[in-house]
Amino acid sequence: MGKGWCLFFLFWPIAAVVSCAMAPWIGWSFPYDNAQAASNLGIRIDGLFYLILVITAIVFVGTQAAIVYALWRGANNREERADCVHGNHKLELVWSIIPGIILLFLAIYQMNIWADFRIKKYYPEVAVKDPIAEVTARQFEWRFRYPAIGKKLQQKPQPDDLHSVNELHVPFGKPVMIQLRSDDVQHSFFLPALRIKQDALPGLQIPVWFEANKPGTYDLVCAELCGWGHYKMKAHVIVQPEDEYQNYLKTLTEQQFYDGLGKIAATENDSESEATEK
Ligand SMILES: [Cu+2]
Repeated sequence: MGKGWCLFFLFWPIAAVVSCAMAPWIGWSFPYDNAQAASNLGIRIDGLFYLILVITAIVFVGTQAAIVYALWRGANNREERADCVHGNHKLELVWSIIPGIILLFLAIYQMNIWADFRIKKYYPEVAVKDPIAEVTARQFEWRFRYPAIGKKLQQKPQPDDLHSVNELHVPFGKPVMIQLRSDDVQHSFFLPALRIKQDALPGLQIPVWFEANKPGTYDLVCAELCGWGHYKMKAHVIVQPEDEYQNYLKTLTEQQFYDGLGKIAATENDSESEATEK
């Protein structure tokens, strides 16, 4: 059975490398467009993931090769005894310091990405000064509140705010920011295609920014087990050109303020409050 074990341990690193290499082509990798993220930050996060994948792959293949070598040698020569290395300080130091250096390297290497993603000071200015919408997670749906066209998002809901449920529209090719909050329990705002994920916590308003780099309809899911209907908490993020996005806001305005008499009811926004014949 000695050589059988050699084959068994040889099989796994080969299977792992082959399946990782094939993954993007058979849909086992990251979602969307041949595993390419739909946001610029997402592409950098993917790069980080692949770097960690390569490091762990080298360690995995290396340790498997050592196991196979030892088993092969043992299977060929049953008389040979292995050395006991228990208490070998030199070895202990080597396998503590090398992973330590790798972890330190990763921690330093990813600092810029982390800062750009999470530290408000580094957010794109254009996104920070004009948050696009307030996103409220609640059992079990996503609610969106946009400011009226031409206005800024206010902390408190305004009478002329625009509302939608489970469908968020954003323009593409420019950084946008949302204010994330929760009405009840802990949820998590997760855009797999854009590699954006942020918990929503009751009592907190958390800014999240992203820049979608291609138009499309992407899933927005809740990544926190937030109750019995958690699986139903799905929405779509529709990424579209700026003019289509503005049209969408106009349609929302018309739908919400239509007074039933062929006119758009007066809102505080002058440009949108003009009576429009239907
Ligand atoms: Cu949830």
